[in-house]
Amino acid sequence: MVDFTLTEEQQSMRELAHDFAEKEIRPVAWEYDRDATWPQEIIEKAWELGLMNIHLPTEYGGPGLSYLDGCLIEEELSWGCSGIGTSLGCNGLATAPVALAASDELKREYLGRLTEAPLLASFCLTEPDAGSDVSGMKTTARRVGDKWVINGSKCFITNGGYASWYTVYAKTDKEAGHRGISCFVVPRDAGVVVDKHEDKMGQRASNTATVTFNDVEIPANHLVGEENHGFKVAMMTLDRTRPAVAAMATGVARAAMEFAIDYSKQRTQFGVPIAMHQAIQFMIADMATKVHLSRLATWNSAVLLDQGKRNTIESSHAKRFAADSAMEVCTDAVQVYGGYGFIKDYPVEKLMRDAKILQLYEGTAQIQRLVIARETLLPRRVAQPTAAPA
Ligand code: COS
Repeated sequence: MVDFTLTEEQQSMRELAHDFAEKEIRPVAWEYDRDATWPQEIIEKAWELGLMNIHLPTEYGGPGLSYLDGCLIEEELSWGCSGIGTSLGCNGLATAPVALAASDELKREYLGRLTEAPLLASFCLTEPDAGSDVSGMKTTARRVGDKWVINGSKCFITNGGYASWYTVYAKTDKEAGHRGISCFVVPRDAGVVVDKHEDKMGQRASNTATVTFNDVEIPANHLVGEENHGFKVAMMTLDRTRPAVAAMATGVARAAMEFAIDYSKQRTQFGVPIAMHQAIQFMIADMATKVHLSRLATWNSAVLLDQGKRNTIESSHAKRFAADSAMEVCTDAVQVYGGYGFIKDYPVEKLMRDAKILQLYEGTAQIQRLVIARETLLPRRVAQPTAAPA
């Protein structure tokens, strides 16, 4: 049975997230964007309310909420501000590989930490020469006795400057392409160096850093899953986190649409509010359709995960469509505002800058199309990775 009715719990969770976005995020969002302020206070409050680490399993102290629940929360938080929403949601990306494939011991230690205090973790996959082409990474991990020694540098790392631990992908067999990548948990105090904080076009309240590993030693048991199986862990992680990005994109698009609607009812040209002109009505209609379909595709991709099914293509459909739609809706919202839309005193200019990254991070719009094309032309079955022995 297909049924999109939310349960009472889901409705109140959505209201809680909306309330938080309205009272705690919206009032500071434009100021934080201007000054690129790190939202530490908001992170602490969101953590207290249970709006972070939402998928952490109950056996490790988390609330164990479903992927659909997560999407409801992400949409509301990003309706408030997607930069702050990214800071709040990033633990989900860092912890997914650990929850998927790490030993019980590692889960207990590192997932547990995030439930005890408002700490952050980061996902380190991208490198200067390895963005879309994950297999091109140069970071290495060498086994020396009972340790792994990590060398290399990762860029565009969300929350990188504030994370207490990192999920790091590195080559453990340089000759084996994607089959020579492994995943590790690296605590910051093992000697991780944070090199650079990026000055970004949008989502300026989120932190994006370069992190470097110079002979960083970690215990042998910090390997996540099996040696040389890291690529699949990364891909399975992205299947699980792209619905959340799609939900964020839906939130940004919805915010832009609401601003455009309000403005179109106030602004008068040719003797009537511009909402009376069909030129504007059609733009608003397209916005409404895009928000609606983004949400449906997002929920569909999340529900499949909640049912324990593979969602690779649905996840890419949702992420691709919602991110492209957010960019289009925000651009049209600026158009509805006319020249005022281009001015920083009005709200939609920020949303248009924020929306751009949604088409880039967690797989560009082109990578999503690549995944969709491959899955459409040649659907494949993929085995689940097994956890490393404790
Ligand atoms: N789940 C599980 N396994 C998967 C998978 C998925 N969703 N997608 C691919 N795999 C497996 C394949 O089955 C294949 O397995 P074998 O080694 O057994 O053959 C292996 O992974 C390699 O797959 P593929 O040949 O498709 O790999 P490519 O190198 O061509 O890369 C893309 C595929 C481009 C899709 C991948 O590199 C990618 O997603 N890049 C974007 C990365 C990204 O999103 N970066 C953003 C930074 S994270 S914030």
